Amino acid sequence: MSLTQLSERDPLVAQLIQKELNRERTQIELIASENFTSAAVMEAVGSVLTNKYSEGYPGKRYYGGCHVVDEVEQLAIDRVKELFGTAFANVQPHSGVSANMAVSFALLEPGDTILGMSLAHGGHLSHGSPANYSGKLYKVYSYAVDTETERIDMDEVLRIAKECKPKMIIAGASAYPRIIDFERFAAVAKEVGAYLMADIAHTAGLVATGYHPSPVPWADVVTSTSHKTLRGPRGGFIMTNNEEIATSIDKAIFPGAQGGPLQHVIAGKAVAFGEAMQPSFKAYAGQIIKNMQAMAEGLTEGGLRLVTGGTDNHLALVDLTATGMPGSEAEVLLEQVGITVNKNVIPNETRPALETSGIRVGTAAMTTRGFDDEDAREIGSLIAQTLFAKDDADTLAAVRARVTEMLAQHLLYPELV
Ligand code: DSN
Repeated sequence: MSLTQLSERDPLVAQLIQKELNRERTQIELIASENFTSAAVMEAVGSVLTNKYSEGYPGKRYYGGCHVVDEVEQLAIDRVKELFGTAFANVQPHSGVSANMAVSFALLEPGDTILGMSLAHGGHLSHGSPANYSGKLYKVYSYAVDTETERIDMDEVLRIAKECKPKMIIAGASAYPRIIDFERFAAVAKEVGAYLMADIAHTAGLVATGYHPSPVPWADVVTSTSHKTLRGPRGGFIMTNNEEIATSIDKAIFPGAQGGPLQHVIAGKAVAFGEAMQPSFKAYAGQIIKNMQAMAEGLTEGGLRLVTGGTDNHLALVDLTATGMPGSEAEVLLEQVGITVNKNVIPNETRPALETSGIRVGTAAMTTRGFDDEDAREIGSLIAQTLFAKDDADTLAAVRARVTEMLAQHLLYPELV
């Protein structure tokens, strides 16, 4: 790939892209929802497919000249079906929220009741936040994590479900470090006569490789993004084993919620799904988990408490109470030493959402970069050192120097100029 043409046509945009590449190269990326996609995925996303309108689905389009993009989209569909072992898939959602919105449009009427995980306890905006379409169009009930264990209590989910009788239950999270029991969620949904939607946006790469149990045998419908642990381009997709639901979802995406699909992104998804079927991706997903376990040890040994006491997946929630620092301050301080994280609310939160008492860390992107578990443990320790030494300029400088040394051992996108 080359930015030569862009740098001649529009130096300002070219410089900004170069600046972002430089930022990504000079920070240890720990935002749990981010990853570094392959150069092959980026090549597909930057291709001529961006030129083509193709409203409709393969073989049933509203434009001429779609025979090539039909093959692209069908390839993406076939690959994702094989990857997750599902009967039907829609690869057109522009994002995870678009995917969730389409499922709601397909299965619910405005005013219906939904039950999802509270945003304050690790859920997602589109699972019923009052600020989101999901909280505005539907009557929302939420389940939280248990105050003591900080884990989802399935008996409590059942109790709330029996009380509110939702038409749809959403199982899935953006900031939950433990395994989600989709089989038990399906039993709850069955008991109260609700649909079960599983949102695996965060864990898709782990689900595809068997490092997190799959919801495909249990949920009526599964939504995901393609860019987190799955390491594809930014976008969403939807899967189901139910033909009737599949037909409703196709209509809900187009013409319901979207117009022309982004065929360049769909091609990138096809590449990523193909990559995720390779044995090397299974090894990568296993390393994500190993790295998170090691980082959790480094953080804990450094004096920081992890929500739930640890992690089963690609992320951990760090309780900053021992440091006396809000997440907002920790985020800035860590960025200064070359480590990128995001502030995050923790269960039983006492601070406002823009401040928070925690940070969220994840290992998907750093594992792509080639860091191993020994590195991950050290990074956990460097985070703790930083957070307990905010006024100690020597320590902060030493951490920044070590981060720079570690980054130099694992170059990001060496093929890009
Ligand atoms: N904003 C994403 C995350 O960070 O988890 C979810 O949409």
